[in-house]
Amino acid sequence: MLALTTKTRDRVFAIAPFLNTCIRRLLPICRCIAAGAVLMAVVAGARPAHAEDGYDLWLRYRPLSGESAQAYRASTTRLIAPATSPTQIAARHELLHALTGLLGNAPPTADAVDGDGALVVGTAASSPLIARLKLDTAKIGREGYLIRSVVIDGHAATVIAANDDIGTLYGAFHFLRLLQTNQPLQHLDLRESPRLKLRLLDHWDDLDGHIERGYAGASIWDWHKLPDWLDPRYTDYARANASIGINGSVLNNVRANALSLTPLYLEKAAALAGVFRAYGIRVYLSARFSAPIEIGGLKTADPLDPQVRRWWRGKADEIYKAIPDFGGFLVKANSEGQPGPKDYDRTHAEGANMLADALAPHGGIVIWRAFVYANEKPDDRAKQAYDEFVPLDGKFHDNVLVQIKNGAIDFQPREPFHPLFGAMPKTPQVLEFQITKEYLGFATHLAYLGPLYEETLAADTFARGKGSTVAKVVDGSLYGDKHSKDALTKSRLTGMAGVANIGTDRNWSGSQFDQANWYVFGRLAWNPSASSRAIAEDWVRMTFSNDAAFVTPVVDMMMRSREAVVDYMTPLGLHHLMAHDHHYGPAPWDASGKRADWTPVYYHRADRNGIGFDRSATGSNAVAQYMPPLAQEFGDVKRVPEQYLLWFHHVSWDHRMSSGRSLWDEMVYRYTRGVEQVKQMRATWHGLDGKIDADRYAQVAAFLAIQEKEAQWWRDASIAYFQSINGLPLPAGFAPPAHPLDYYEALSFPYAPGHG
Ligand code: GCW
Repeated sequence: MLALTTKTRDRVFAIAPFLNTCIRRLLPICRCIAAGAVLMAVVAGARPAHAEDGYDLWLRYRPLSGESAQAYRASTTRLIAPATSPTQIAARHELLHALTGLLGNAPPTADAVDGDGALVVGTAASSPLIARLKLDTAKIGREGYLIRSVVIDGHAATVIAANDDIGTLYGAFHFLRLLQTNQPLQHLDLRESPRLKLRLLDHWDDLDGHIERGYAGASIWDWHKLPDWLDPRYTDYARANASIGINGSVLNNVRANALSLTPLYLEKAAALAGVFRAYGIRVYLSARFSAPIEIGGLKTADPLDPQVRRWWRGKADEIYKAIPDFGGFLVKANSEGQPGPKDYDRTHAEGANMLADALAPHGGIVIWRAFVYANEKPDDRAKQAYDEFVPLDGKFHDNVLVQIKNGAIDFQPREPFHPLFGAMPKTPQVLEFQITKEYLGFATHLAYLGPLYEETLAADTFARGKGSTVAKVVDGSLYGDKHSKDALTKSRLTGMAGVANIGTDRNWSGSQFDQANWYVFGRLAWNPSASSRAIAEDWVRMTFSNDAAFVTPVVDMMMRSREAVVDYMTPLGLHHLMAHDHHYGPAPWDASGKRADWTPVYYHRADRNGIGFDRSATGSNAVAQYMPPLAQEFGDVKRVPEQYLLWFHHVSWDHRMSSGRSLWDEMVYRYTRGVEQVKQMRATWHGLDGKIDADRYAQVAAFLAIQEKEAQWWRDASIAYFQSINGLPLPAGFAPPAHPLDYYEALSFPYAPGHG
């Protein structure tokens, strides 16, 4: 009861008769309004019970409209699904929850088929009905599933069958996707299994809640309240990941804090593992190489020192006692100031193997990052990882994978694929993408990363002749199974990792559209050959609407969005021109970093005569790290794809482009085109007003306005700077920058989010 002060109470009593009369008079009107509201809710059907704020991601399960709902109800008249293991319970719960939302009612659960339309879920071991069907599940392996229309005892039914419980959960999510994206449920014959074994999210989350390169609020891991308080958000995180097949989560930043490995934090990590387990997600930790010193009291972290080795073995035993299905360690060593084996004159392989040996008895793995920016200044930063890691091929133990960023510099809007892919045939290689948009406009720029991921995966390394795509390197099919056995299964380890864009924002990712980047990452990790357009379409349908008048323009807009960012930030192979440290906004003039090779001027090398980084044979010769056909193509200024021109070559400002324009004119043209694209995105979005809920519509509209402003800023600042170097006029018809160069140079953003 609300506590009232005496004074207030007296006042309320004094006006009570008046209130009474008002209420009596208003009552019929209220009833009328209430009845109207109920009627409207029924008529609207699709009205959400609560405002759409993006929390539900692509698992919104809002009511489907008349006709298709009717058909779906006929195919889900009852649910026959076991519920004895936590994963079975999760699958059954998801189906009931989703079908209730989508179709208005949960189907009854049953044990036997006694009419048409049963949905039968399970494995041969968990479901006698599935066992009776004798489905050919051998080929789908672990985690795979079948979704098939069948006849059971004369009745039409749909089965979701797998070899293990997690396969049934993945199958359940796929089945729901069919409804969510308005697909028919007749004559189903779907067979799915993941091409990659490890499908991981890397969280760069610190123990204090800050996220390095995070633009969606603070870390969702509430370390302080763990293990006692299990935020329901952890379960929703696990559901969302399971729905796209993600099966591992590295909880802490690769710039690791050794405290993550202390009993206090292991207990907390174990609690998270306890939530994730039912959803097939294993917990991994980033390990700080110097932990034996920092928390172990040793004098050294030398990987060949017996005491150090013993310490890690003991640590591994301790971890597995707390988390029996612990995945393993992710390690950033000897890069950007992090400790590592090279501090003791040992190789990356010696460091990785020492940890791998400690984990091996428990079936754990080590994922060793190849992003090595050592303290010595290299002649070309792009060459460093290849130079250090290729000689180590064959030297890593079987439970080590090397994790390689998609490109050799650092998650730029566009990079050629990393030359390490395909260059270490004896070593399983994990492909690392960034989902969080450190270099693509943080949370406010709409940039769908599906095409970027697809571009890398489809790139041909020529490692074993034509057709040796990065996808085939990463899924191991290029090498067969002969090089390595792994600790988790009996064949080669394979994997893909994405640096997460998840935080405490209600919409998880900082913007509605950034959810699509989490989504497409998961779907491509499951199937690296999938089409990013088809995935975008699924996402739009599930996240917003099945209305074709909405879906088509939005998917088109998403598919063009990343290229727009390339245009207004770094066209034609330019890279790393973002402001120092926080990477927010342009700073091509910046030469102030601690090290030359961390500054924009190092990367663009513009002078009066020309621009670009010469990585051909006349320059750093980084092209030689690619297989011969590519080395020749990239190394030849006449043959290099124009999108990589300034990545590989230093050319004159009047270099003739395929468009017939000079390089300088082409740059101005592309910067301007990027801004125009954003204007078009805004116009497209504006035309969709009213087709989705007002809240999400408004946030996207506001963010697009920010994007346009910042795209213009990028264009103008870049043009102003490069013009100050080359002294050339702008081509006819192109507007000059809004401000003089010194205006842009003076802008400062000390509190831009996501600092390293
Ligand atoms: O892109 C750079 C980031 C750093 C990050 C590093 C890495 C975790 O700017 O913030 O550090 O890459 O991948 O290790």
